[in-house]
Amino acid sequence: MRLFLKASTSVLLLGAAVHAATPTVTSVSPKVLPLGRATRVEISGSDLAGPSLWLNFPASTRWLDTNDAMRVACEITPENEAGIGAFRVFSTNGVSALQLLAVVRTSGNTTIHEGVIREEGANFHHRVMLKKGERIVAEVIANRLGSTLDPVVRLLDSAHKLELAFNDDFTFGGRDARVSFVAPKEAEYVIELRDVAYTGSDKHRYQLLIGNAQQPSLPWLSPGADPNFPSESEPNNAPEQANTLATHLRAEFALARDKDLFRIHVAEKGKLLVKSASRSIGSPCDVRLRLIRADQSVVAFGTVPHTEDTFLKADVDAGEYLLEATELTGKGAPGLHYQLSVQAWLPSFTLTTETDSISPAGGDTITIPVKAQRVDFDGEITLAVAGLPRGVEVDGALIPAKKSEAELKLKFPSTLPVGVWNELRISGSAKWQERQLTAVASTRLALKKAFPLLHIPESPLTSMIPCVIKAK
Ligand SMILES: [Ca+2]
Ligand SMILES: [Ca+2]
Repeated sequence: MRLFLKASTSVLLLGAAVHAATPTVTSVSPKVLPLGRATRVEISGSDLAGPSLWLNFPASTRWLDTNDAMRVACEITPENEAGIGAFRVFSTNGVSALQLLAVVRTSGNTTIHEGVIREEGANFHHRVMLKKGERIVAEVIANRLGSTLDPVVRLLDSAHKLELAFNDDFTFGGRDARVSFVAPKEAEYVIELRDVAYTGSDKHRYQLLIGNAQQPSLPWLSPGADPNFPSESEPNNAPEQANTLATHLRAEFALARDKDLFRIHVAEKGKLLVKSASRSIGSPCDVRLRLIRADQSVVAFGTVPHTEDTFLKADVDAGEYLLEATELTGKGAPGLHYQLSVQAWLPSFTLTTETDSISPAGGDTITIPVKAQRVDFDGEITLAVAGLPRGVEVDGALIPAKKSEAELKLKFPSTLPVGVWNELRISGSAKWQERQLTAVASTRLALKKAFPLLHIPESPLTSMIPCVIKAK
């Protein structure tokens, strides 16, 4: 989903007459937007005047203030889904770094408290009156928006003496904390938020939601998981209940210590590859894989080589096998999904780039380094760039055999329209025997640098490289 909002003020060209620096965003407030409600969002930084907005989630938007290079404001009304979304500001100055927002479902009495734990040892307090039997839920959204804060939430009696509830992390919250508490008697209670290690800084930002209903988990909007995968069928914990795994499947650790068994038929002797995806599709679990024979003897264990996902490679004879999938720590919860795929082992490669946006001026040549990670494959890899404006010349689009790097050079003509959103994707293709091997370059490394404490799943967002031509 791509949405654009362009400011209609005439400041656009005034901004462009000075030396154009790329729009820089240093703060966004608020970072939590209730679904279906219009929220005024202030964006501070530099070179922001005359902005357009790109969002990766459906929302209606309206610019409010657009003339001040240090601070612009718009109204955003998220429309469909709750989750973690992203936006960028762009203009005739180019495109900003990626910014994150949370879209939440709120009930009538939800309050949102935004702030920063600046000082070491500092905390945030909020007092609430509760009736006997009344539930209160306090949830922090910090880590999930890239904050440095590793929050803990406590619920205390009004004298700050008795700790009645405590949470550091919860399953779908990353490092974020959530407390759900039912008052044993009518009284005043205190909700306390601090950093787990009592640290503080300007980057320890938090958004604390207080209400009487629990937020659903906040998935990364624009997810990478494929909803069209066939689903496992429980129970499948015993060998005679095993599901058939032909090519791919979607499964879930809905209960603690779930064991999922899958039957794999191998037609001929060869090398087998089983892959699971969990963290890379935004699901906070780790999959342990074992390939076993009918007599329960183990053929191979899965390993976690370069990514958070699990690979299992095995030399197999023709016959029937069982694949056993369990969660590494035995945890289970509805929504802890993973995907499995099985195929004959093939050489492969993946591509990464640390460039996640470019803002060239007409006539510029931009260099984008691309790295290949090879698995049993030495051949040359040809790179291609999709989504380029017309007339851009591409050079250096080859990773030679046995090499792992290329420097893509993009030469931009001077005639291109400025301030227009273009979306680039870099892919690579190679020949192995009669097969075509392909991969799309991931920008996760670049996003990881911007948000070092955040787990970022693979999604359309992690292969997109926005390109906005800036005025000279
Ligand atoms: Ca299961
Ligand atoms: Ca099961």
